[in-house]
Amino acid sequence: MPALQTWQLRSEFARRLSVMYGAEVPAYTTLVDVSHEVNRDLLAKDAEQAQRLGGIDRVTAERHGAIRVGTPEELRQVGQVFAALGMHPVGFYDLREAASSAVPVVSTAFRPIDEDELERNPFRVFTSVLTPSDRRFFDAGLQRRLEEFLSRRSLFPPELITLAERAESEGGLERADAERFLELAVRSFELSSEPVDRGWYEELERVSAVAADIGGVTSTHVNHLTPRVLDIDELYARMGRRGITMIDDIQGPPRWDGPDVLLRQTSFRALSEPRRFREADGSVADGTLRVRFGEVEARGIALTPRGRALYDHLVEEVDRLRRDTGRPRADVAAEVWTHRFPRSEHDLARDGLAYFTFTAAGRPGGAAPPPESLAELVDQGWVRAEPIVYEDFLPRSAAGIFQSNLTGDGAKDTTQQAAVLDGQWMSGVLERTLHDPYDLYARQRERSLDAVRRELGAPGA
Ligand code: OOG
Ligand code: NI
Repeated sequence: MPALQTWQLRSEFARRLSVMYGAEVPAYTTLVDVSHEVNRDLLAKDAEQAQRLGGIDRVTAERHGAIRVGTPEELRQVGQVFAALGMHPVGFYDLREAASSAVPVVSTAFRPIDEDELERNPFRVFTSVLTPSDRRFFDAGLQRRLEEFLSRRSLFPPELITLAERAESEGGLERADAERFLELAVRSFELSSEPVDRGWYEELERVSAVAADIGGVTSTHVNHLTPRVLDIDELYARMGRRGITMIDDIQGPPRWDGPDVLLRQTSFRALSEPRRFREADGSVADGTLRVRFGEVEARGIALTPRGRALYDHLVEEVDRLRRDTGRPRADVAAEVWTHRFPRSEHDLARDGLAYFTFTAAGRPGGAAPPPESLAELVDQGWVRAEPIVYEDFLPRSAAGIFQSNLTGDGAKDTTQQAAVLDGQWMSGVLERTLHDPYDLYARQRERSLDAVRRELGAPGA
């Protein structure tokens, strides 16, 4: 067995990336410190409740990052680097549709997919690829120049890719190789000090700040790193007291007194950082760019497709009521949820709206065989339900997070056709299976139910 196994490479990579980002973006360190304070306080108050959706060690180390690349080939290479870390592509997000403003990318998330791997270290990276072929954003001339610019750069040194391939096939690396791999991998995601071509950057910025961030420079960078907090409302208040202004909203489900589901996120706007620019006359001048920001998240229970449909419906309803009444989103949302969303984990489990794993709890029917339906098993007390935490992202929140470094709305020509880019396209580019998040949660639930049925001696088990 290699000296550093896959999961050890992943946790070490996440740790080093966090050290690098903290050194370069000090407000990130404040965000991590405050998250840990809030988590410690909750743990002290009620350790069992605080750890209902993950042990404190996992939650303390837990981060997600976000990166953006320019071409299918770059995306394939990113997939190779993350495969070395046991992170697999899960889900397809089309940000071209989600936002009112222009975000010309499609995305996936690389993350561990097995329960025990998630427990060891759940590091995930939201990864977006630019869509130069989408005519709503880029005309044929700009597409050609953009693709040519991108084809001249190289984000990942060949040595990194070779080490990543070896790490993937051997399940880890020996110490010296691991050290080299981690060094090269972290370096690939640092902000470069190369001068930025001002004319080119600004031309792309007129289409979209995200297009400029990706295609206007010769390298990529982590644009945020996100710690997990157990009470995001408390964190929001404490950040304010430390003088760091977050965006107006906490994205995702509202604060309410029912179960936490899916994902709630908030961020602070990108900070101005000194950068060098190459001017039209070839001279180099100092300037600033806003490309890196901070985000924090609270994770809840994963919803089934039916639960998600209800969630999406309530999002629309909240939007509508907000438009009609002009009342603040948080108030409207808490009210809508109180009337329409199940108020307990028990109800979510019984109605099949969220994912749980189950263990046998007893034989309320005496010697009688257990019922077949999940609703009856839950309602009659045959099983105990443990929530499955949501490990993925929300497109609408993601679109909101992209706004954290958009300075203008960009320009999207809605009279043009969208380029057809879907999960199948992404899987083909990656040359890897693109996992469906619902399948992963459902499989975990089914495994636990099979074990319960065997234990209870259910018919057909
Ligand atoms: C990624 C935005 C998505 C999230 O947490 O929803 C994201 C980006 O800005 O590149 O990270
Ligand atoms: Ni994020």
